[in-house]
Amino acid sequence: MKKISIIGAGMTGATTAHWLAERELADLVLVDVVEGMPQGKALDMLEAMPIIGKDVEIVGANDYAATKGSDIIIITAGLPRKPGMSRDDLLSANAEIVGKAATETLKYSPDAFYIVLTNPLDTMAYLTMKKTGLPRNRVVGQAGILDSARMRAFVAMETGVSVENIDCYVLGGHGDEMVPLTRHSNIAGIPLREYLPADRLEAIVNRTRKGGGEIVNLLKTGSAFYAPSAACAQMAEAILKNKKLIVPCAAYMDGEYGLRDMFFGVPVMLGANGMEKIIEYTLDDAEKAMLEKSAAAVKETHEALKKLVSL
Ligand code: TXD
Repeated sequence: MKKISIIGAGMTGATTAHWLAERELADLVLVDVVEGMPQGKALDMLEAMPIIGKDVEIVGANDYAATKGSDIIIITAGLPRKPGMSRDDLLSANAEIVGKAATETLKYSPDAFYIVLTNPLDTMAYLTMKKTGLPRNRVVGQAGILDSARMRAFVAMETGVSVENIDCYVLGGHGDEMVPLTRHSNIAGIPLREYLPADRLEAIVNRTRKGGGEIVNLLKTGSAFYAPSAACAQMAEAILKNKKLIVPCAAYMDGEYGLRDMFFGVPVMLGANGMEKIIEYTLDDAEKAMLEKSAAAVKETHEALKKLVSL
């Protein structure tokens, strides 16, 4: 059995374990700083396995030794932004947590692939790659699958068509400047721009950009976790099953889309070698301009990180 360790057993971490256990893809380890919580969640989930008929070992721990020999490490550990906390305060707190999670797990699993979820996402993925010194195929960030799934869900709600027929592609950084590519998105091959009136499409694009905030406002405490964790599980499955799945993920850019030395949301191919390829779409001028704006915002957070942490 393969092994996946999830660092941070909060809402997204534990729910990722849930989706993964359903897939019977790997044995699972949940690590968190809170004493008893990862052990309790792991045991509870383990006790569900006879009911759903899956033979998966699930272990909770407060130390990294339990992660030994993992094929994949998923990092969800972090703090949410609290009242009075600036973006830089959050950045420095999460940089410390994610940096430690990355370097400590690497000691026990030198061959692992990393999937990063903690916000600010693109910058935490960048930090993970720099801190571990891993090649770029072994570190990806999750954002684009979620943002694209939100857009797909909204299109399905609008049209009444099966979500399976709907392909949407949201690129760029995981923030307000994300880039929903309406020209490439389609329903069963029919371009979205032909299928939907312009004003409805625009409303869907706007709702997608604000999708994270919409959930936060409803939940009041905490942020989205079902869809983000489903995305992490899909990425892990694509790697372990060598699926060569093309999905939008945050990847380290080395000249693609004219960008360098930063993580950014682009279509990538996920397979046994992790992030095996970046797919470059041909973009028109308006799309290029949106991506550049989004890249500038991500770059700014990368620069803020470099001022706080030596990489
Ligand atoms: O699409 C995306 N990228 C995102 C990102 C979608 C959803 C959530 N996104 C971000 O993931 C969110 O902004 C946070 O930065 C992380 C985790 O979100 P989650 O909703 O899971 O937060 P929780 O429930 O607060 O869980 C975080 C856990 C919590 O149990 C802490 O005790 C733990 O992280 N934590 C640690 N675990 C291990 N090691 C250390 N040092 C540590 N510090 C805190």
